Amino acid sequence: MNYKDMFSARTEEVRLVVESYLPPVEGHQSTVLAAMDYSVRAGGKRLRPMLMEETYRLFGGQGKEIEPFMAAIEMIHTSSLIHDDLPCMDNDTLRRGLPTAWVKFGYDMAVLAGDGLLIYSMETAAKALSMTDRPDLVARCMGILAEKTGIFGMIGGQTVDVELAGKPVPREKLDFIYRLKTGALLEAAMMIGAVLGGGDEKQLKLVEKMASCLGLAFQIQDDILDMTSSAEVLGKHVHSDEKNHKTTYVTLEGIEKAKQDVERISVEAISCLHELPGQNEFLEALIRILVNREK
Ligand code: GRG
Repeated sequence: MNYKDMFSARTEEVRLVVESYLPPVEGHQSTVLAAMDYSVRAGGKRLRPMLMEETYRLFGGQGKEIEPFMAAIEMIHTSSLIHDDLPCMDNDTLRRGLPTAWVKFGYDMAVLAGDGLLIYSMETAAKALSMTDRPDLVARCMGILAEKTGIFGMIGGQTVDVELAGKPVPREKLDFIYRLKTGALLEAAMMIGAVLGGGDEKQLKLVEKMASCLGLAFQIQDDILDMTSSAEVLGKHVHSDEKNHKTTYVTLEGIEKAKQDVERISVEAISCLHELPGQNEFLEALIRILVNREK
C-alpha cells in the first residue's frame, strides 16, 4: 500500500473512533444533538486525531486512553468550523460538499451545536481518566487542549483574523493568525500524543515546534492552492482572495517565495521529527502529503 492509500485507510479508521464517542441523538434537545452529529459525520480528513495517534505511536504508546482525546480534538475542530461558517463570520453555505450547519439547522441551532461540541469535547477527553494509570498525564493533556483551543490559541487567531477582515494585514499579524488559528490545534494534537506516549519536556518542545512548522506550511500551501485553482478557473491571474482584498501569504510574498517557504518550513518540521526518538515512517510521509497536497 502506498502512503496516500494508507492516509485514506487511516482516515476511515480514525473516523470510526471519533464517531464512537458521539452522544446519541435523542431527548428534548435532539435538534442540537442532530446538528452536532451531522457536522462531525460530514467528513474531512481527520487530520488532527490522526496526527495525535501517530505521534503517540512514535513515542511507543499502545493504550486506549488516546482515543477520547482523538474524538475530543475532532469535536473542537468541527465546532470551530460550524462557527466559522456562520453568517456573522464567513457566511458559507457549503462545507465538505454539504450544506453548512446553519443552513440545515438554522443560525440559532448552529451556534448551540458549536457550543455543544466544544464543551462535549471536554466531557469526552475526561473519559480518558478512567482508562489510564497516569491520570496526571491526562489532566496535563486536558490543559493543553483547552489552552491551544482558547484565547491563547485558535480563538485568539480567529479574533485577529476577523478584526482585520477587508483591511491590509502586515506580515507579523498574518504570521500570528496562521500560527494560532491553524497551528495551535495541530500543536495540541501532536503534543497530546507525545505526553500520553511518555515524552519528556525537551521532546515536548520539539513536538510543539514540529507541529507549528507543519501548521504554517499547511496554511501557506492552502493559500497557494487557492491562488492556483482560482487562476485556473478564471484562466487568468485573478483569484478570489485578490477580489475580496484578502491578505494571504501569497498576496504578501508572491507565489514563488511562498512555494520556497513551504519547502523550507516542511524540511524544518521533518528535521524536528528526526531529532525525536522512535521511528514512524508514516508520520513523516503524512507531513509530506499534507504540505504537498493538491487539495
Ligand atoms: C467554537 C472552538 C470554537 C471556535 C470559534 C470560528 C473560530 C473560533 C475559529 C475558526 C478557526 C478556523 C476556521 C480555522 C481553520 C482551520 C483549518 C485549516 C481548517 C481546515 O482544516 P482541514 O483541512 O479540514 O483539516 P477537514 O475538512 O479535512 O477537517
